[in-house]
Amino acid sequence: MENFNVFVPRLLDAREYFSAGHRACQGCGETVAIRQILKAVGRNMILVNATGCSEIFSSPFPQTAWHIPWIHVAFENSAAVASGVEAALKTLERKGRLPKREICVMAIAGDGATADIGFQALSGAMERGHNMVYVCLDNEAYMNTGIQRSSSTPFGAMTTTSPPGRLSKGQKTWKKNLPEIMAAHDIPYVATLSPSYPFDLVRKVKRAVEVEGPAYLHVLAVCPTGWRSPTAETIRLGRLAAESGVFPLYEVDHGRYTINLDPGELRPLKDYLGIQGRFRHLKPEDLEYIEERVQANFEKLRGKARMTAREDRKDRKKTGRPRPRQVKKAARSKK
Ligand SMILES: Cc1ncc(C[n+]2csc(CCOP(=O)(O)OP(=O)(O)O)c2C)c(N)n1
Repeated sequence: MENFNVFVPRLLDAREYFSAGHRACQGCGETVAIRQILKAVGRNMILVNATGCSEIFSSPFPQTAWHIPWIHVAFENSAAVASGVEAALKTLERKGRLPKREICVMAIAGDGATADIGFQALSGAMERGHNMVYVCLDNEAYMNTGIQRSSSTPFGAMTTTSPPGRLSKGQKTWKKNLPEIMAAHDIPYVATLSPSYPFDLVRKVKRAVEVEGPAYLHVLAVCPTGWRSPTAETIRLGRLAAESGVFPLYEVDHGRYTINLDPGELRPLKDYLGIQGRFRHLKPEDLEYIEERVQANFEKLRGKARMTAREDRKDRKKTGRPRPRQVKKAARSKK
């Protein structure tokens, strides 16, 4: 993982589906994630993109950075539009008006669009069981409109609408736990991803495309502009987030939890928060409070992963093999 020369030419599609020359900020984590996600899926996809940074920096009329079919939709309805596209494809195939083949329908939206304003549409699409992948690019605030807080902004962070001062420590509320909310929808696949771990990211995207039914991917997208972090530290910050337990890398595959990176002892929080200007105002006791909660949350996750391992052991004892994780064979066209 330390050696990027190893992974790029050998293990990833050399073709680019997201071209250079877009207008993202220097050090933007979202663009790295998008590039890796598209390489993992390939050409056979239709992408529905909510309003937000990713749409704005990639499509200034009449130019576009996307080399795949791409639809820009409103801030709030990417999940609803993607579910409509999926239903339309299914119907056209059934009527014989489209040849049967695997097409991945994917929605991409920021954390404001996902956790706040598009939340109802997302919940509905997941509950209805559409065969689609929803990706949240979480840069932890409404960034393109000027760094306003979202419900995914972490506790204590400075944004323009959660300014620290004499009476405030910045963001007052704890980050909404979207992956767990999606797991509670009992959908086939939920995972957290980071472009700082490209192998892990690509594997999870492929798994999300492969499973039958809805999949939800939550990507941590480091944002130097909003986080007030050095642009050259984006990849390292993603790793520090995972190693400190702030953004645990895990997956829930048909209800079974696996932690993909458990460093044992979590890295001190100040390693991660210390290089971000948005946390500069926090006092040592604030860091202590955050660290305690981060550790408690990580422990909860470990408990779920242990429970899965116990169930697997029981299944192995009973049947000689672990419970199979269902994989779709012929995607939509089977129905
Ligand atoms: C209904 C509606 N409200 C507000 C806006 C203005 N607006 C466009 S993008 C955006 C913020 C997007 O934030 P997020 O989803 O987190 O994506 P980011 O820009 O951070 O990538 C806002 C408030 C809008 N386009 N539509």
